Amino acid sequence: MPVLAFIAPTIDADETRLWIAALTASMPDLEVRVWPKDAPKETVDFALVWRQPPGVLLDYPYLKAVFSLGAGVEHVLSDPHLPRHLPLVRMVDPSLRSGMVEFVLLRVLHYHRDMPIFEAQQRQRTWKQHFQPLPTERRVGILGLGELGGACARAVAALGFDVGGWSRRKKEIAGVRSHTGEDGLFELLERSHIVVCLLPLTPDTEDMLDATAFGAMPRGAYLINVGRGRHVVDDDLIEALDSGHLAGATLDVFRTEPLTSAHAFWTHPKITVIPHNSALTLPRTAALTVVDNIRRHLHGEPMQNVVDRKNGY
Ligand code: NDP
Ligand code: OXD
Repeated sequence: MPVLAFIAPTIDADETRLWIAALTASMPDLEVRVWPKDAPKETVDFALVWRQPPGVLLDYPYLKAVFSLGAGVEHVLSDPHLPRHLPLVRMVDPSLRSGMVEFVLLRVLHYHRDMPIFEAQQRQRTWKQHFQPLPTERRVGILGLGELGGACARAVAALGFDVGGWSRRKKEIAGVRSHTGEDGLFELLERSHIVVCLLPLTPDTEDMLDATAFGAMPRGAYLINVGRGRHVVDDDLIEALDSGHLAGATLDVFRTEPLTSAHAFWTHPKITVIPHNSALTLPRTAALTVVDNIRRHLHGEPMQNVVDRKNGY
């Protein structure tokens, strides 16, 4: 009987119960134990983690693989004691994908249809109509064209927008211009009225949305950050908004989560704060992907979505 340790100290008891129910419904012979009451640790085969305490995985001598509860794995890789030999599997889940596509479409359309202008007009009881640009006249740039960024790029392009994307390797996605490298990044930023960040957090991408990046974006552009908070240099964003260079930002992810109550983002008139809720990993769908990989491992087949430690995602 395989044993899985659920190591997610920031996840509450109700959500933990949903995970246990979903995992055991998909694999009835799986025993799920919740850290820290998961002894004996010598009998644990797999760990499902979200922000595990650093070093904790050293306590499990016979672990075969670690699963991340999220698509982003910087919360696992930041553990200096993470055993090097263990495969790390990231979350690829259809509900995460559909949730992210919905959220990105929602905010792209919000900005495309000038909703911040109408909201400001309403506060002043102003009745003024504005022509809407055609989607073909609106350029959307998506940073990261992986599972989530790729799906969002396709969905935005399907509505007729002029879409470009940035990735490490060149992509062939119908209706989406592919940009790579630093030159490609700046070409994309310079042409994009709306920039969506769906990159993983790695040493190469940390702090990349800074004053230089914002300065390259056209005046009046918008930012939607659904990647990680540490992609954005907070003070530079505030400066770009206050100077009027950027028109607004939707932020779903932050350097510190929960966002501290004193943070300037909460009350900034051009910022929409979402509590890391653009797309959540739903236990009932995500458990199927974890179990599928456990089965693969038990049958000696290669697991899917294994992280390339060298690239950090
Ligand atoms: P993937 O690994 O599938 O895609 C990552 C993309 O980023 C790839 O296209 C990759 O390029 C590109 N990339 C990585 N590093 C670089 C770089 N240095 N330069 C250019 N491109 C780069 O990840 P997902 O799409 O599944 O998830 C992306 C991120 O979204 C997660 O890591 C997480 O941070 C965030 N996320 C946020 C959520 C939220 O609720 N806000 C929910 C889920 C995820 P290539 O294709 O060439 O490898
Ligand atoms: C994730 C996240 O990485 O929820 O999946 O942010």
